[in-house]
Amino acid sequence: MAELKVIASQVRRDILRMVHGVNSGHPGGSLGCTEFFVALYFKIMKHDPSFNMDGLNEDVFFLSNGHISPVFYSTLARAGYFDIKELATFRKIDSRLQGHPTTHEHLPGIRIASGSLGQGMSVAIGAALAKKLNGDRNTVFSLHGDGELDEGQNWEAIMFAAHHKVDNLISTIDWNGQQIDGPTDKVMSLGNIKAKLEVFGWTTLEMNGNDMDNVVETLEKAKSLTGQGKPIGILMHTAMGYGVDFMQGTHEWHGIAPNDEQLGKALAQLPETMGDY
Ligand SMILES: Cc1ncc(C[n+]2csc(CCOP(=O)(O)OP(=O)(O)O)c2C)c(N)n1
Ligand SMILES: [Mg+2]
Repeated sequence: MAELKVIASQVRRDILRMVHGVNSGHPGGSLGCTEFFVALYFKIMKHDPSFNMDGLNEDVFFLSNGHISPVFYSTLARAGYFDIKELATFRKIDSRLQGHPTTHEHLPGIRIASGSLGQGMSVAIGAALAKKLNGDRNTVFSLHGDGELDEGQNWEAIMFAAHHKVDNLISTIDWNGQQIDGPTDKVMSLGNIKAKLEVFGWTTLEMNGNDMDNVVETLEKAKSLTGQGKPIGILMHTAMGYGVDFMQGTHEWHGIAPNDEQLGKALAQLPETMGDY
């Protein structure tokens, strides 16, 4: 567990340095979801960094809220999918690390283009059904923003997954209460997402997404609940911008980069644990 926390500190440094390097990108949601990504790729998932697109006989992950690509790219690089030096190309012309993940750049670890919100749940369900057809008993994981749930396609997918008993799917919602324009309650109230998923026929769990022990424990619990006829949803409470005091808990850092001074202040709060890229 101590090791996972050490990795998370480095991933947060990568996120901040990447968005600062091009003065664009999305640090807020990335920082908030760091524990989740590190737990998934360094502890929970059975996966192979030599990467094949089909993901047969391994767990696979789909990022639906593609704007938080910095945390995804850093985690993939730190887990061995590609050289950490490539993180320096984030959002640059001809980089494989586009602002929103794309498949045509052939970056190892990326299986769908995302960023046009609302589509990842449908893809994850398709992949989970394909695993069943292939006799592959591994799990499909996905991550979605809470604001992203404003997109109606999610609710069609959620209903479909319950009806078709897609019980090899673990979908996590980043319940940070924030979206691009402000708090989710002000933009469009989501009500009780947990209760909504349950009446749609899902099994639900709740966790503190910024507590590594709780994240690991809950993801393990979720895995133990697969294969029981219901899709599993995890309501993950996070603080947008977690780990940097002046970025935490506000939508202001949804999609802007720190300046030089802010970067210095932020990095001072996050020890360099694995070596900066
Ligand atoms: C279909 C679609 N509509 C609108 C947007 C613009 N957009 C990008 S991020 C975002 C906010 C999403 O909120 P949430 O999923 O909660 O992400 P967070 O701000 O918490 O990172 C919006 C509306 C988009 N990318 N795709
Ligand atoms: Mg949000």
